[in-house]
Amino acid sequence: MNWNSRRRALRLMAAAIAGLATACEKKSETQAPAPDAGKSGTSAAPTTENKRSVGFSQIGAESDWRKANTESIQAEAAARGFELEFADAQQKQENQIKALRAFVVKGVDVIAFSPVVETGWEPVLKEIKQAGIPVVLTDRAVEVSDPDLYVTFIGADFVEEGRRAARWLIKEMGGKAMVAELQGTPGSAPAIDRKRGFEEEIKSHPDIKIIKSQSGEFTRSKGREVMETFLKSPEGKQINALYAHNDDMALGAIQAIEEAGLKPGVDIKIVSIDGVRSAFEAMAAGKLNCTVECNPLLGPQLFDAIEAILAKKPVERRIVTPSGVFEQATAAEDIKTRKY
Ligand code: GZL
Repeated sequence: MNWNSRRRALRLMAAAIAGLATACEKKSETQAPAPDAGKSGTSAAPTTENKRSVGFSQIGAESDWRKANTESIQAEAAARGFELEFADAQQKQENQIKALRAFVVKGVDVIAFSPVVETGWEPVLKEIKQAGIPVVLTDRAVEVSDPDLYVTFIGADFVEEGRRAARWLIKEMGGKAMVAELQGTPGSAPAIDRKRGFEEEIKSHPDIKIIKSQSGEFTRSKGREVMETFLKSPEGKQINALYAHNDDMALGAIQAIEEAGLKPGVDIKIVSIDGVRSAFEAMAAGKLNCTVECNPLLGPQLFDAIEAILAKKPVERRIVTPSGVFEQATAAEDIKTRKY
């Protein structure tokens, strides 16, 4: 048995003991789940002996940003010769937790995931720590008491993204606007922080008021549905600006605005976040006014961190992804060089 297999066997034993300890502690706890949790690329077969393996739990495929993020991670794993166990949680935390536990049973070398919400991760992260498998967070953060439960968090500064969206809107509207806000997934780091950053920035501008605010769950369909109810509400006629926590919800809202007989980008100025290709197309068509970039192409940074961890080299605790702000005026030119 080569070193890799011995290491994996030891890890599996440690995981079994950890699982047993957890199971003894909480008799009612559900058992370690079947290897396939949610829609996933994982299989019950053991990992290939000599390839370094990564278990990745992805939130879902709710937006163009998420699809670009997945493609970047899968492409980088292949390019660097990693075996990638990929699990799509379909936006459910319980599917992510099942997938993380399945990765421990499988004995992967590293576990990475994008946590759909900030809380509820402590127990499973403790099980992973007991199994001796390092964890990397990508895209979104978690709230945990023990900082050793993960090695590094790679992702954007969502609070700054919210500030940038507000600064653009304050300037565009001359300091006076009645704002509708489409929030992201309730409890998720981007929704919490993008709201926080926006509100922080408008605090000193009393004539910029958020008069409607609700979650559109980061999807186009929900963004359209919620914007439709905003426009039909008593305050609907006052809305002259929209702040969407992602481009997909803004694109859905644009449909609702047009269906209400209004001109998106003109009657209602729109700022959103992500910087996906369809946002540039909407800006070039004059329907969206500004998008704050949030780079989803995290594959290279993720695998740089994973390779450093496996080589026992130091890794930054927090790796912030750089990004810009893009406006309608340059969208037709910008779109030619966009990578996602
Ligand atoms: C941001 C990411 C968000 C995007 C949305 O890093 O978590 O989730 O802004 C995606 O498009 O659904």
